[in-house]
Amino acid sequence: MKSKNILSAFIFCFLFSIAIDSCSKSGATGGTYGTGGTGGTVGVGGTTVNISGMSFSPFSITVKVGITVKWTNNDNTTHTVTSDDGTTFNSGNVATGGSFSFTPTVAGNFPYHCNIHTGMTGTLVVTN
Ligand SMILES: [Cu+2]
Repeated sequence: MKSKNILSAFIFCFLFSIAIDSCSKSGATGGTYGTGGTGGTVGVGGTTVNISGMSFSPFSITVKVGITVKWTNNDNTTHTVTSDDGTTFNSGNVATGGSFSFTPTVAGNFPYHCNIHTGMTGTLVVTN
């Protein structure tokens, strides 16, 4: 009898977690990994990068040329979004709650970092 209760509790938790999971994926903001957001048909990783916990999430994002990527600073400190080549894009300081958008015009791999916290890195991959 006791093991049956444990089993049903487990099943309940399992189903509940699936429900929570699907809710978060269909959220109004489009999600970090979904196909929502402004781009629609984009590559892997959607079109938005979340800055929080001193990191860029997802670490790598892939979009086609002409698709705007938006970084939003949800961290409690100022960050920048700066391409390692120093010329392709540079947000300048993005305060908490602020955002930066960039629309790539050429394909390529663009590793980037935060100028303030140089250990914070990410990669923008642009495809044709
Ligand atoms: Cu930073």
